[in-house]
Amino acid sequence: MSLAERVARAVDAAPIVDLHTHLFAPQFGALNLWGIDELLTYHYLVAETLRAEPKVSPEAFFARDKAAQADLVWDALFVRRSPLSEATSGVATVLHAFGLDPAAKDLREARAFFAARRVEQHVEDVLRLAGVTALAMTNDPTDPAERAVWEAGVAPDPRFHAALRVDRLVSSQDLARELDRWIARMRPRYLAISVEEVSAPPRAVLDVCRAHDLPFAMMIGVTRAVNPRLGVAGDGMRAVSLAPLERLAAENPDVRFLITTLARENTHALCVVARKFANVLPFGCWWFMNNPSLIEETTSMRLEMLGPTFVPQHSDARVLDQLIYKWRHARRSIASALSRRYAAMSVAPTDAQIERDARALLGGIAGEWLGA
Ligand code: HDL
Ligand code: ZN
Repeated sequence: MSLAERVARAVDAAPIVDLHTHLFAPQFGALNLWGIDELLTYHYLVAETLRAEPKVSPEAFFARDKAAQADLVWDALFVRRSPLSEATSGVATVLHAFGLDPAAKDLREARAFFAARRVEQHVEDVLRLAGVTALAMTNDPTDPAERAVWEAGVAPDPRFHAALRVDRLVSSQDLARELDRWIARMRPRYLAISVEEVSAPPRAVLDVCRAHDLPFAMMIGVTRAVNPRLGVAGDGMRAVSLAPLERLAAENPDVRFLITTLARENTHALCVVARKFANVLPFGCWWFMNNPSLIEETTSMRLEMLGPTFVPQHSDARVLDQLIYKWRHARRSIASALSRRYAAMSVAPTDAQIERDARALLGGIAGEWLGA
């Protein structure tokens, strides 16, 4: 067996701990999105459809119901064009994994398949097919629908860990009280915020991270609503200075920071910051970085500068079935980057060493930080 094949086998077998998703445990009911119409109306595909079909205005697209939107996406991106983008190829990977035809002319077969699925069994099948053993949700108590489920006393599937998202919460009148309340209710494994420029979070946020020994995740470089007409698909990206992150890590050596950056131009800078500060953990190739070419480039750069001491990927999945493609595709890119580094070693690694490293990168390190 070649080195590349040995590495691919170990990476494919390594259990995944997914540090960032927008998924919800099945106990959250309708918030748990799955099935072909949800897959096709994923905001990545909405943006790609509106680009491919400029005669369809965003307003006209969003005026359609979800099934009609999905039909349009399927026709525009899968029937009349080849599914060459990462998001379209991902849907094809999911359909193929369930034995469905990715080249179908319409959605009848796929809709019939998903309509016949029982959600509890579907969750088990997706986690098994993706090789995911634990994941973090994104939990925003200012979202009325989600808040209602928490206040009704939901007990999530233990594989679905809470992560307290504070983007909107930080503007609360009594932030410290709100943080204590939702940490007590959700038992989150970390707190998270997305920002364009890096700035220190409110003191109360770092105080609760220390008090509860919770990591603080900063997702850096997003510019919200650059095209508001696209709704959730309308956000953009900026390359920003990471100098404030150095100060934050230096001034808070007892706080662990999970960091991911949206701009390709920030990838190298984050590797340098992580070399300077052991309390900074790069995690994943976020959003516009979540493409095979960039995952391979980023993972190579991180291995060269950090060794196997970071988390190469998170899925950022919004629809349960996406775990299958986001992780199958990421495993390929990670295995490719890892093989290249092993090939550069003066002494070839043993299978046990390759398995050890793959398990650490795909789930071990993330599991330690998630407490999973
Ligand atoms: O802020 C975030 O967590 C982002 O991941 C946004 O949710 C974004 O819309 C997204 O889904 N990216 O993949
Ligand atoms: Zn996200």
